[in-house]
Amino acid sequence: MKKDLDRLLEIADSAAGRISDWIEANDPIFLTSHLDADGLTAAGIMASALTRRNTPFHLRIVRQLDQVYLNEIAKDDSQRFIFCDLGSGQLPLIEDALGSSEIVILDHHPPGKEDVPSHIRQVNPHEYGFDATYEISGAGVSYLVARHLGGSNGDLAGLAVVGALGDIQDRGKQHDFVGLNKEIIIEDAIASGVVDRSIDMRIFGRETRPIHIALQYSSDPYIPGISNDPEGALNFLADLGIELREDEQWRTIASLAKEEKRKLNSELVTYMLKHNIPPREAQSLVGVVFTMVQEEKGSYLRDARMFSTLLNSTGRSNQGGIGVAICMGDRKNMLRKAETILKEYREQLALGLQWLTDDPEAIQKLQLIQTFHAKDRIPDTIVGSIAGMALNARILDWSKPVIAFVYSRDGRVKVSGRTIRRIVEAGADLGKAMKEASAEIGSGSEGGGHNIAAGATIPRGQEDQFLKIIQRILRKQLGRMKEVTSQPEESANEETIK
Ligand SMILES: [Mn+2]
Repeated sequence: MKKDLDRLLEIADSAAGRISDWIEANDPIFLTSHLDADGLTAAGIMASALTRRNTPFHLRIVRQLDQVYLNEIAKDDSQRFIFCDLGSGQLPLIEDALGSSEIVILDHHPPGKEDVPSHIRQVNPHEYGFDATYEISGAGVSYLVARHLGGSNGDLAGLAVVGALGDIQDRGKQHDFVGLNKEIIIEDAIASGVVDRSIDMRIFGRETRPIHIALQYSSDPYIPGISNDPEGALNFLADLGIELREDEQWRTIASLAKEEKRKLNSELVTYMLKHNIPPREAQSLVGVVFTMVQEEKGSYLRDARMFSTLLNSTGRSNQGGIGVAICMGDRKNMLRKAETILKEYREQLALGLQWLTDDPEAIQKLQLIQTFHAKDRIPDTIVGSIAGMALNARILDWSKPVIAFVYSRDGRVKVSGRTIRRIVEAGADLGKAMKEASAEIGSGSEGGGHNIAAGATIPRGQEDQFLKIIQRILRKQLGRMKEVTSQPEESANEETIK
């Protein structure tokens, strides 16, 4: 399908028109969004736009849209619903549960084939030829609508940048954006004076943390012997002869002299190559960074990627309301609470990684995939993050998608699938695989998501069957793939640190 930006913007405009009608009629509005960073920023964008129009609303943050939840909100006073960063994949469920209520869906997940009845207005870039898996996020779609809801909502594009990074849409050269994120979202965010784009070392806390701490926290890229290793990080820096303090103050990566920064970067790349990190990963140390220029230096919110990590931790800890409050401008209590949540969340991730490191037998290698079952060992909301980090950290084998299981709080099994871009480029689509496999398992199962990261929920006891089906689907998807090997990437014409 040819990309049709005019039609996408037209439908976004008409969705804004419908919401404006609700606002003017004083209809109570019920907003539902997803618990990850993209969903929370999407909620923050809509909630800010409604608040700026003095419109009260209900807000719920959910892990997934299911029958139980929809039946529950069907009983609410408000019969005007907005769904952000979810809904397109659950259209039949929504129609069933909410009858003829007026509904706006702002989503970027691949929609089903169903016809959309007129009481539902769906804004989904997939319908107009865009691949919204990487071109624009749920927050971005919400922004396209929000900017028509009031005169001065351009600043909300900053949140859409954070949301897109949360969904790992920085898939252009040097981790830049592509498509609508590049053409509209980042443009508006820069024009509104909320975001700055530059080339720098992509290390969290480069402006805020002592250098050795920043290195030690680096998980993308993962630096063996330095990430998660305080002593390793200190030794590496000592060998380089970089002074860690100046006048009793810890220095940061940002405060390094140009020559020092260049040296740190090139020595890190050399070190990573020596430790068998593929060139593409090692070179990804330098890339596009997005700075939230209105946030205080030293704040978690200053680096847009860090901002999204902070939000994600609130959602994954079932406290997404705190994340939305931060998106809406709270820089006091809620921010402090979120910082505590992030710390605990990090500890849980580290524990999960430690388990996989200490107990390699927990990881079962099958022909096309690898799998582990965390049972009750880790919270069901973070199993996907652990699987993704374990891939980055090479605790898991890069050449095979990982399918991870954990017992979910509702008595079923939560499944998370993660892979790397190279496998997707070879034809794998975990979102489709999860959806098809869940359908085949049948009642009590649902699944879907993106090609590179997807999830499902299935009944207990069906794990082995699920793995079998997933492998069969992947075999078909990867049919033309011979072998996935690591190959050096071209690196010509890349921008360098200024
Ligand atoms: Mn999303």
